Amino acid sequence: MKDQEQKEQKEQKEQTGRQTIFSGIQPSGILTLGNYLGALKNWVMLQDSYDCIYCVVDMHALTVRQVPAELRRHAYEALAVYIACGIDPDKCILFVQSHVPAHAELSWILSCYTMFGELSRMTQFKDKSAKNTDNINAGLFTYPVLMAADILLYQANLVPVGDDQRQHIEITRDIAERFNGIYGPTFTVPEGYIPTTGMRIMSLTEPEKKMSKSDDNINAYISILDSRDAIMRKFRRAVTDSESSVRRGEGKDGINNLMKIYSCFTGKDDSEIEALFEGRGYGEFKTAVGEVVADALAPVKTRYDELMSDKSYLEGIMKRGAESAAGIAARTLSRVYRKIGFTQIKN
Ligand code: ATP
Ligand code: LTN
Repeated sequence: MKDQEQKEQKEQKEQTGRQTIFSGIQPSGILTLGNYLGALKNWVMLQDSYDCIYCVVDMHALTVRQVPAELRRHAYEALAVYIACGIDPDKCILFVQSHVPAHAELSWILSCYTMFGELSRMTQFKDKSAKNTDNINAGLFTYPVLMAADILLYQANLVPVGDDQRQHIEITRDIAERFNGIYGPTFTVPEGYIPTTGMRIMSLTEPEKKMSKSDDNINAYISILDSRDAIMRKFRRAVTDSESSVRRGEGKDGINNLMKIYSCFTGKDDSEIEALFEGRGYGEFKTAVGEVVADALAPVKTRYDELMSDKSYLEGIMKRGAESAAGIAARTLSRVYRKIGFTQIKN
């Protein structure tokens, strides 16, 4: 970017006083209650105070084998879910990662500034390689580098993610600081924005594991698009323990998780929930959790159905978003290329 242009952009930012937010979700399935409480709910809240860029990270999803037609469908679905949950495409940049080639380009550069040892310590890599023993590909290993490229391309100040992504934000900061240390200020060093409640929603069938959209067991997660019946059924079947009074406690992962979900939707804290369900048993509590979740998700599903019936509207948003994102990304990339010593040809 030309110095003048850069100066103008900086001045404009100072005038609006707005910082940049970047985040993304993989289209590796239909988005879950975990994605909603851990990420999307915050994205919506932040859109009025920040310049927000929200991405459907399809290149990340490729680290686990995907069925091509499903991957394509899930990308549309994810975009529709973002909007149905309240993300306003006129306030935020919404786009699909593979539409902006700068992500792959910066990712390669950054991989040369990321250490093998650092990547080996990532718990997500260890978890996912244990789960996909027949496909421990290099992309699964270098996944955090692509994520760092996503964030650093847009000079993001804040990255709203769930608790499971803490380590990936840390490595992004390390990569940015390392690069800045060698070449001078180039990247904004981002911070994670991790919610206190709903940080980690757990599986309904194995409550010691996080709820994940790529779980093989559909009863383990609530999809944002599940019907009321499915939501009620899954909560009624949720694994708990052999006690019967609704109380938070050590070794009561199932009940702790249901209490957290109930709290996220009602604003009630643990002691209020315990008082409310005093002497009423797990069955009644599970029904109550199912009801608050189903009530909250019903309007999202209605809006989602409308959006999915108008593919050209979604495609228009993808196109507009990709153009805006590509403009910002190209400026960072060209600066990086210049700093590291690549030759550049003028048009
Ligand atoms: P996959 O199952 O394919 O690994 P995922 O469901 O874990 O995917 P991601 O696309 O990896 O979802 O995550 C998108 C965002 O949702 C991230 O910010 C992540 O922290 C958040 N998130 C995902 N699952 C949960 C959860 N169970 N609780 C809280 N936040 C979550
Ligand atoms: N790794 C993230 C998804 C992701 C992301 C990002 C989140 C990819 N690139 C950039 C925030 C910023 C995950 O939730 N699994």
